[in-house]
Formats: sequence, C-alpha cells, structure tokens
Amino acid sequence: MTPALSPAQPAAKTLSDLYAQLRPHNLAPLWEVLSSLVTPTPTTRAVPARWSFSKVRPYLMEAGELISAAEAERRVLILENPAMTGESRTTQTLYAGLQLILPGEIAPAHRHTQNALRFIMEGEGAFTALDGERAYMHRHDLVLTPAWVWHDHGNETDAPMIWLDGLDIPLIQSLDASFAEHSADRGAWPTTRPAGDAETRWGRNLAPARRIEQSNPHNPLFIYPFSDWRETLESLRMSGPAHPHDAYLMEFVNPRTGGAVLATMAAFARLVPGGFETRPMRSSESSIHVVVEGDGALEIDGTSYALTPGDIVVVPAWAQRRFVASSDLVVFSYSDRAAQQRLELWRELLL
Ligand code: GTQ
Repeated sequence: MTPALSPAQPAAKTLSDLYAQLRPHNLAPLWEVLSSLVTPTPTTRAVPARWSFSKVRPYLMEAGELISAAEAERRVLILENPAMTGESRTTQTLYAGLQLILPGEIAPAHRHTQNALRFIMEGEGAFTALDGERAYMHRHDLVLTPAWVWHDHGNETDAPMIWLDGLDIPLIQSLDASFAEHSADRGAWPTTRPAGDAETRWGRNLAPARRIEQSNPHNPLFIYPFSDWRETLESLRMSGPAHPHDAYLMEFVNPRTGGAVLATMAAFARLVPGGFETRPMRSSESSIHVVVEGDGALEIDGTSYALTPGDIVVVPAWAQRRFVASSDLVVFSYSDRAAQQRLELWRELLL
C-alpha cells in the first residue's frame, strides 16, 4: 500500500485551529454562518425612518445657494437610512432623495442603467425630458425615467421646483450593473418630439396601432398626472368598501405590459378614509411612502410614526405595518416589488 501523502501542516485538533488554517486559502466554514445567511424570514439592516419635507427644504435651498444644478449634475439631498449612513441608501435596495432645480437651471442630460421615478413635492411647470421629449411637471405628478433613457431636467418657471427622486441605485450596485453616459455638451438633450406626445399616445387607454414591439418593453408613458390619480381614488371610495389591509390602493401601470411602471420598482396611490385603520401586514418589498393629504399614523413594528402632508416614511422589508387615518389620508408610495416579482421572490403576509 502506498503511504498517505503527508499533509502540508499537522491536522487541526480543534475547529478554531481548522479555521485558522482555512483563512489564508480564502475558505470559510458555512456551518458557522448558515443560520444568519438563510433566515426563516427577511432580516434587514434598514430601520423605519421618517423625514418631513418642510424640515429638509431649508437645507436644500441652502445647497441651491452654494452649488448650481449644472455643477452638481443633480442637486439632491439623499434621504439616508439612519442605520446605513454614508451608503446612499434609504432601504437595502432603494434610494430616495430630494432634488432642487432653480429658475433658469438645467440638470444636464445623462442616461444610466438605474431606473428612476420622480414624485413632485413643490412647484409647477418645470420639465423632465426623455430622449428629447418634455413632460411638464405639476405637484404630486409621478414622472418616470426608465433605465438607459436620456433624461434632463429644466426649470423655465420663476419658482424653485423640488421633487422626490426614487431610484434603484443600491439594487443595481449590489448587482454590479451600473453603466452611465453623459451628453457630449453636458447640456439638455435636443427636442425630438412635442411635449406631451407620450401621454397622447399611451396615456388614454389607446396605443399606436403600428407600435413596434420592443425587446425591452420599457414604459413608454412617463407622466401620471396627480389630477387623474387623485380623481380615481375619490371615485373608488364611492364604489365599495375599503380593502382591510390596503384601504383603497391602486398601482400605476406600464400601458404596454399592464405590469409595474419600471423594471425594478412599482408605484402606488392609496386613500385611507378618515377613521379607517388598515389591518397589520408584512411584505418582502421595502417601500417608501409620501403623504400627500391628511393626517394619521403609520405603525411600523409597533412604533407609531405620525403622518402629516410632506412626510416621507420608510417601511423596511418584512416590517409589520398598518395605517391609521385621522382624516382622509392620501399616500404615494414606491417599492422594489417589481424586482422581487421578476425574481419570483415577492411575498406578503396578511395578519
Ligand atoms: O435625476 O437622473 O437623485 O441620476 C440620483 C441620480 C437623480 C437623476 C438622483 C440621478 C438622478
């Protein structure tokens, strides 16, 4: 019999000896970490958090005095999760920021693999242009910039315009899939189509008969006016009782697919009638909620966050939450549900 080859080092006598031997070889024992990797339910580093628009606004205006939109490229204050400071993230997967564009300014054209949505907080009539088509934005409109579409922002009005940016930056970062390009002249994209063209073609339950089926069916509709979605919520309350867990909840949809507005993010409009309390629930998506009208509270894992217009509240993945409306609460929200559903990961638990 051939003798066994002698090991490079003496056999480890204890597990900790073994671990010391493994480390230089970039090896690690799964059994030490398995239960924290493969958890029965989601564990997240994100914590619930709330910002009030009126408290953030003065800082944003100060930034407006100190740096131009052109210099900054995007003049934004990031709403960082308090448990993940310095990481430019609001939840594990989602980013939120407040962007200011002053009269006469342009935020130059660029495109990137990150998906973005804007929810207008203040101002009337500045524009976002997608591939050179402008959409003029009004308070509480939802505006989209799907991945890899050229976009710039401009303000030709005489008042500041502020919106909430919702992006999937941390998700794209975790996938190491960030690509970006900037317009050669660092200016606005040349106008290619009349303002409002996308709404005309896609925003009225019609679609161009000779539409080209794209391999990437990104959403061709990029503005969802407040006046439309607010009216829908109002009509719903007449049509029947509120859902016990959702109250009146509608999803903004991509007219091409009927699915979520963006490849990774879904967006919602909710009405919780005054006096109504939703039943508690959990969802694997993380979500960011913006109070448009009304007062009440969002209870997250037993802590009550008072809600008033302009509040922005983070609900981490799998947190137990419920809405309590003192007066009619109108809430916009977005989440990573679209990404989770595409990956067949999304779940909820209705309690
Ligand atoms: O407006 O394109 O808040 O690219 C962060 C990254 C906004 C934008 C942000 C961006 C944008």
